[in-house]
Amino acid sequence: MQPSFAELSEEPATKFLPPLDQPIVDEAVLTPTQLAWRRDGVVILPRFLPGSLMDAYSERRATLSVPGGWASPTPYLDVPELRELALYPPLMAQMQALISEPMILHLCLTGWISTERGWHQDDYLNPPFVNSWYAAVWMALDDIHPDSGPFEYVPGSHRWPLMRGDKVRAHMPWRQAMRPHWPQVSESFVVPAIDAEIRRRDAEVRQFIANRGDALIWHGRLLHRGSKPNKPGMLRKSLICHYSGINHRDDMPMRGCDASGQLYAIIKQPSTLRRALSTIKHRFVG
Ligand SMILES: O=C(O)CCC(=O)C(=O)O
Ligand SMILES: [Fe+2]
Repeated sequence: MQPSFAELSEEPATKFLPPLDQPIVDEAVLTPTQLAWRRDGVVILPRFLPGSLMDAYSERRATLSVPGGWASPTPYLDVPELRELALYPPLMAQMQALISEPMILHLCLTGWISTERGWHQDDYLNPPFVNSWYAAVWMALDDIHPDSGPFEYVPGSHRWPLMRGDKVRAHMPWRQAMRPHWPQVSESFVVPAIDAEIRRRDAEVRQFIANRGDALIWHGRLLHRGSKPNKPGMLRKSLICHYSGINHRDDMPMRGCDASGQLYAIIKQPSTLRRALSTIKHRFVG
């Protein structure tokens, strides 16, 4: 018997959530962007990213011949052009205004094709104390073709219950639950559970058909996926970066700081984990 979305999730205690996720907020003092975040769990910033930063990164990224990008989840440690785009100060300021504390970069997905990662929330792939002090950004480095497998999301689903890693792993054989690729294995029952919940609520699914320079910031609890491309292998030039609130990542004590004071996590990938990640490419870490 497949678990339902309700069985994989819970309502997190509100006292642990960021201010904009509190049930009662004086909305009269919020900016339009903060209101959109509260309502949709998504903020779209049209033509927001500077061409010079995108070009410098794209040029460097194009030297890789693999469509999946760097195997490492932290290529920003070695690629300054990536770091500069991921830590673009106006983007960091936008996220700080949503999460209510400065953010730290800790994960990048550098593939130029869809991850084809099925429905999920990012929060449950992180330690339980992260609790929505989290945001990810989808940056379009080119106009995105609708056949390339665009990013899809369910607006407002950041107010649905939050899936929890331990609840998901409880439905898996112990040996699989202990391994770093448990999110990949759990897709076989997580995705149908979310699909059923979307149908049950008759919820809207939206696609992000971005233009070059557009950025979409999404909530750690938002349901989203990298859709299947209509034309397999079609290029989808994007950069996807994940961040957490700096006071909510005690598990990331080593931090670097760029010239404009923006923070990134220094995470040493153990060689066995690095090998495991390289076999599953970028698909299942975010
Ligand atoms: O391929 C995509 O657009 C989705 C990526 C994703 O789920 C993530 O970065 O968390
Ligand atoms: Fe994700």
